[in-house]
Amino acid sequence: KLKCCIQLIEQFPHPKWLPFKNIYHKNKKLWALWFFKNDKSKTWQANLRLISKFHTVEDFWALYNHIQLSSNLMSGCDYSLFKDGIEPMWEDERNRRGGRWLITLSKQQRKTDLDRFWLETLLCLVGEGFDDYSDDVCGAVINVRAKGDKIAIWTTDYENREAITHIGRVYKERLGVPPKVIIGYQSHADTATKSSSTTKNKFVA
Ligand code: MGP
Repeated sequence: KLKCCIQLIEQFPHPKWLPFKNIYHKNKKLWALWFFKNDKSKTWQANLRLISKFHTVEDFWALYNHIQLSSNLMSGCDYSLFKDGIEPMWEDERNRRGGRWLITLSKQQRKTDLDRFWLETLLCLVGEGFDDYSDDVCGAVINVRAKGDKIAIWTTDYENREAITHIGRVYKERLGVPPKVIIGYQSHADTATKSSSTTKNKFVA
């Protein structure tokens, strides 16, 4: 409804209505898109680059249409979309106690699912698709890897059980992951200190 009102105001810009438009746009989140390129001569953090920031859906599409699809990236590259002010790394204050809902893809899924899963993930974030729990979301990451690609939504606190289970349930549904396929949520602390190739799940959906 609010969107319709704003469109009407934009069509008929009477000065009386302009403050409402400004409030609407100010309330929108600012998002930042990051790119990671694996250059082994540099540290992990030095390989991370900010591409650009946006806050309107129009600007999101302009950016999305301008950059390479994930399936065209070289192995070892990542995209990350995070709320402005949160860096896409475990060390950020808002990620330190957080974790991620992880989608692991088979090699074959790069062709069939990777790009559409990532676009749906971006739309979940930009469209604030997790209702009252959208505040818990920090961002999302896609890892393009020869051994199998990964997509994840990062949330701020692994103790916020209600938020995490809601986000996991909605996310799985939005991606169209069949109910029998289980997805897991892992804390960054566990991921960062893991000794084997798998990290234990704190939650599943
Ligand atoms: P990765 O890029 O998240 O996954 O982490 P990849 O390449 O599939 O490897 P795997 O270990 O999950 O199989 C690869 C490595 O990048 C990690 O082991 C860290 O050394 C480094 N790294 C990744 N992240 C997300 C961070 C981070 O947030 N902070 C720091 N300091 N290093 C990170």
